[in-house]
Amino acid sequence: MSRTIIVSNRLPTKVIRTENTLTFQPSEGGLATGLGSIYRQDSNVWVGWPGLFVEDEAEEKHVQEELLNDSMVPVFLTEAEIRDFYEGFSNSTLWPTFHYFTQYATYEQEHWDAYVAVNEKFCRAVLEQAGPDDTIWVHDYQLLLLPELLRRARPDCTIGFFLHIPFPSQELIRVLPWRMELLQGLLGADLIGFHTYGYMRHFLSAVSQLLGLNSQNGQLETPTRTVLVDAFPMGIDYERYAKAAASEAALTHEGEYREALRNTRVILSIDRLDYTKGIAQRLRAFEVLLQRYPEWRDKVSLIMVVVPSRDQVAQYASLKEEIDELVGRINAQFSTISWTPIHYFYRSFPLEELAALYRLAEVALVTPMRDGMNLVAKEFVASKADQRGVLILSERAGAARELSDAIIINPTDVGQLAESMHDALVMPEEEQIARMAAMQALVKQYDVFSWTKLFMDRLSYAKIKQLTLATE
Ligand code: GDG
Repeated sequence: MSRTIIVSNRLPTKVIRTENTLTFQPSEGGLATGLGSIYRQDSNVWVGWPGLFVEDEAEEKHVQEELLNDSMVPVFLTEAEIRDFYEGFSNSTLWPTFHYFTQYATYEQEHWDAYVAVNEKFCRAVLEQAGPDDTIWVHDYQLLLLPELLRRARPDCTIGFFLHIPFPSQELIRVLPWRMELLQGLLGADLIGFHTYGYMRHFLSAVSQLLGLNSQNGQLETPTRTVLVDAFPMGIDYERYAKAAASEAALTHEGEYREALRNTRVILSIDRLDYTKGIAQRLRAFEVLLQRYPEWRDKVSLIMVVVPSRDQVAQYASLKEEIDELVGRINAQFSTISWTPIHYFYRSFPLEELAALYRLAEVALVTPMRDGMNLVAKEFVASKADQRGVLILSERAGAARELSDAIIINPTDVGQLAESMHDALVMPEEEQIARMAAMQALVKQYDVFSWTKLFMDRLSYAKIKQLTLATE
């Protein structure tokens, strides 16, 4: 029987060392949930880094055995690999370039060499698992070279690739010294998926401009094979968020927060610390709101959760300083003894508390400069059982293509963003309900399970297509 192998940089379980013991902490992320039913089925596996530097062979063996019990195969990376491949090429070259922040991108030969070497390491790990006819689904920008590496070793495998971040205009791809290798790397796949048609078009145009390969109806002809390209907007586990928001624990937390806030109205912002998320612009817009509409002072607070992330990369450390400074300045200017304009948390919250915040918020501010999809927008929608609440959403988040009933804004336009907060705070209840109901229907129908199924079905179709072409 043929197997399905999922490959991503990180495994859906994180191994953590505390003193002398190792703990295995399952991830609650969207991808782990969506693919859970696949990699745990039959003899399928998930291949990836377990998030730990192993100390010796005995420990390596122990981690391997434990993970294999839950259908996972670890790829062990060294500290130098994490520095050059992950923090280096992945997060300091590809991440800024693909999010249109080329001013932050570095182009280091050493980082590229590590990127190639780690993609080859992943390839060897997958080949140990993959038979000639298996299906392999590779995820995200850390592994752009893997489809072609696998293709060379296993010409008959079915290989899918999904990109979780935007694919930018070909003008940005052109900037990369290794643009040809990166595009060729992807073309080893039978199916390449993106969150939106816009990203898909950018990819096809890059391949046409740089490699001279043409496509028709999402079908790309390479000298050796046909590659299918399509949009698969990722969803969330709707019921999980709806249930968490309706849970006793979430209700209790919400009650506590309301009491502490003395019924101040709440605007919510939740992100990983990242310059792509537009956090500083959002703060400036909140300041403009308080200046232009003094009537909201004392009545509205911004709850801002920033989850620590990538603090080894220089830009993230300076962004953290900028946010700290802005929050301090705005609070110092507007606070009263009984009211704090911004409640700022630099840490992550457990799901029930996150659900309580989603319940509490009348407005959610999801205003990234660029974002592949943005799942927070969808989670907010799923948490609103009474359908009251307004989503303010950046036109540059993939989610804006689906959630057209949000208030859609340009995140660089601080004035417009401030106005949209005011509009959201005065929006009549019937309008809130109508918009929220439409968004809920969509987020509920296109959840993470339907996303997985659509991709896997299309991958099976790609396989049949290759077989037909081969026999023609
Ligand atoms: C990449 C792409 C794309 C956040 N704070 C807490 C918490 N979270 C959870 C959210 C959400 C997740 O983290 C963040 O997902 P996003 O989609 O918003 O963003 P990225 O991490 O940048 O993800 C993105 C995604 O991949 C999927 O393809 O949508 O565009 O950049 O699920 O809920 N969770 C908990 N506490 C927190 O404090 N428990």
